[in-house]
Amino acid sequence: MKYVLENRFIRLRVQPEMGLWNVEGRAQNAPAIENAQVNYWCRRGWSRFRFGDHWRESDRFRPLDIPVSSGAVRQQSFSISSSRAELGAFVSFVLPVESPFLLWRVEIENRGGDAVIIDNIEMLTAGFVYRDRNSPRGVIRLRRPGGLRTTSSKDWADELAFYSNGWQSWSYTGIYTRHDRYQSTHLGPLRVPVIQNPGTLRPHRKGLFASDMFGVLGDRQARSAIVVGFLSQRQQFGSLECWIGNWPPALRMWANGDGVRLDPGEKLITDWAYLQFLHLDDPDPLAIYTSAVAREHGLPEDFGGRSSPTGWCSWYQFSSEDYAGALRAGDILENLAAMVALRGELPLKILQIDDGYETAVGDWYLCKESFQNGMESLAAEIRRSGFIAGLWLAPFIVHPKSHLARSHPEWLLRNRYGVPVNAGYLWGSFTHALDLTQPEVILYIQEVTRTVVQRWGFSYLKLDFLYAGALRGCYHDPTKSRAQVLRAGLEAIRAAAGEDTFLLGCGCPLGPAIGLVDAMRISADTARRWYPSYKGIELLFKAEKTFPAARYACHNSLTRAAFHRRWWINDPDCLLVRPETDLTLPEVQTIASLIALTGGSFFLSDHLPALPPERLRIARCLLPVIGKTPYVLDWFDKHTPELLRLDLHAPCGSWYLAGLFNWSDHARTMRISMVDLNLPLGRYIAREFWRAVVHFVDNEHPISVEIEPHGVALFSLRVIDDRHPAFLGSEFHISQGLEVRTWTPYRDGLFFRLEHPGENEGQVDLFLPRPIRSARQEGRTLAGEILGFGIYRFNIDFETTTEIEIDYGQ
Ligand code: 9PG
Repeated sequence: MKYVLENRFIRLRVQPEMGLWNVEGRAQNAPAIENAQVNYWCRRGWSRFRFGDHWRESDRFRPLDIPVSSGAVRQQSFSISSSRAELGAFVSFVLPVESPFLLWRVEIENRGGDAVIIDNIEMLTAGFVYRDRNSPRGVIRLRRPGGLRTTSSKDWADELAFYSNGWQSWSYTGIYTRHDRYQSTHLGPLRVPVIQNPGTLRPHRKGLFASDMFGVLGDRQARSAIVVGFLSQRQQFGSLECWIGNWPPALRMWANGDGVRLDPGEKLITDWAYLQFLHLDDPDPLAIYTSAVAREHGLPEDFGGRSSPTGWCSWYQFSSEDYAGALRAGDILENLAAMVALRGELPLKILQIDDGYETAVGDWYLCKESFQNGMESLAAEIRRSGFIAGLWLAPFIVHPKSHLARSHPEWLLRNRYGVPVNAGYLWGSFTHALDLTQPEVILYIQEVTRTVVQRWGFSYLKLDFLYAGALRGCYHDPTKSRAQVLRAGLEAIRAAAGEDTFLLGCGCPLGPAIGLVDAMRISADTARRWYPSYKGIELLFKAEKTFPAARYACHNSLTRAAFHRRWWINDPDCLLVRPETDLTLPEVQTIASLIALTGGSFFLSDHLPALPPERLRIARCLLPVIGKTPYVLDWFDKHTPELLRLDLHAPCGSWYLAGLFNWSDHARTMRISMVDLNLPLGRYIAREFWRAVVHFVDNEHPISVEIEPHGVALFSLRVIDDRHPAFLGSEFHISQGLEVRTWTPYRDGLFFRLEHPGENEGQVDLFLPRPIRSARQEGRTLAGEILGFGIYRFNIDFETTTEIEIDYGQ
């Protein structure tokens, strides 16, 4: 039994001589993986090898104690080895004694005299049928019987679903069932390099899906699932493939070798692979995995308690493409003046200048005419006004017509024919990428970063199109994987920018940026429209879920909500509140609710001087930002989740904030019960924020609301205790309670203080245990209205803060 590792969560059994291993969850209903295998592919000269069938017990490392970041006090481990073709390989399995996950990694050592090319390291394959590269052409061999055992029977194949994470910020992330097809693009080379890891497959077949870094295969009937992935993407990009189109399901996961050269005497080590069983009804099912990843990168719990940034961004109002027109320095100054004027009521911190100031992407020192007074003086003006100056840069991508491309053609990443690689069709051209393994290129990028930060004075950088630092190509240094190249590029920027500069990653492959960026865009761009379109045409582009569109920016904000405050601060992209967009009011409320509930960055992108007060009010109720990570309760059951819950505390007690979203194009009556919300049964008062409606809910009376197309119902939910007063919510803050700064109930009354920046006028709803005798706001009598059963509504106006005293006698 020496090839068994087990703790109370997991049992692993390995048969080294066959190269097979089984892993099963020990909870009832937990799935299992049978006859899984580790393989790797490499080349030496003209010969190609696959290894994986013949492992043996390793003479080193048994039992071994590899320090991992799992936080475990003790762990068990062993490794198996193989030595063929002058290559030594080890697979080390680690099971922390008190953790519900298994870790393993592969080391490959070149013991020969010639270099070896590493194509692929398959960390896990179970049940996949594929053509063996060593077998005669066209022969399909079933590698082995076995595969994935879930608790479902064959008839329940319909209950299987796969959560797929996209490669970079803009890539689609979400759930698939066997009837779905993998979401990619129909635009081929115009678009594929932008959103797709070249080492991850792009399956077209129904039921076959790919994922990046990690994925979750689960059974909706049994409510159990397996998380498989990597703890980091420092060494290689990790890719997954999952088949649920038919019985039995199959799973494959590999570290992208990228054809790196392993020189004699050198060793390659993969990132830790990760496997965990989870219960789908756990309200925070990805917490264990996302926290383990955070620890692996030395990140503090809850992201060190850092708050989410707020600000204004120029892009969705002033862009050179189909918006109001190209950006001018005057636009920045006008909005800066508006930010100053609105500071009291709209306390934003950052003014971020987006794309449009530079003459071409790549030429960061050459500014358009209206910016020729200099970025330095603009940043100084922003700082003088008391704001943080933010700037957009796309440091790894190059426009072919840029001065940079012409003056340094040798810096461009090229393919094996010497042609600059395609970084996607953008700004009217096929774009190129810099080769970040050239020392001069890194020096140049660091110089740009230092100039922007130290000379110009920008301390918030939106680093965009970062995927261009991880494209396939012939790198100057062929021993580096694409993940290593990208991470080194980001490390160079971080070193040049300093720890105090806020870095936002955008268009960025997720894994290699963990621990290096402060915030990360986790969705495609938002837009002035709900659905994707291109130059006003929706027909061909509606299915392009990575095109700018409010609908899909919302989608990924939900499906990637669990990364927030674990890996970075999530950036859900900007909020547009102006009435001049094509968005309906319910759509604007949906986006605002989602930004508030998912807790990430909050940036407005409207021309501020022209905002009407009722629209400004929408933005104001999001400040100060809540900042917390929500529970996405139906994340595994809906393509786009519909139900979010956030648990909040303030002086007025504890309550829940629940968002119910209608993604359909029709109005719908939607119902949610306490069971759906994963809350204890009981009596609650629900207050709907956008419509200011109060409902009583209990086990027999779930919440039932009619929601407009693309609209939201946002509730506060509080347990009723007839003996005590309760704050139910106000129009001032979307949390419906964080605006309460003191709350002092006494024997025959209540005293409380509200706080919200600027001038406020609106309704406050309270539950009071007995009829009111008097209500006063700072000495003045306050008129209230009874909404029924102890629920009172007051109209209150105040500037920044006010005190209210209510007397309801014995
Ligand atoms: C500026 C913009 C904004 C925006 C970024 C990013 O693939 N594309 O065609 C594509 C173009 C632009 C884009 C994303 C994808 O937007 O996300 O916030 O900064 O660049 O150019």
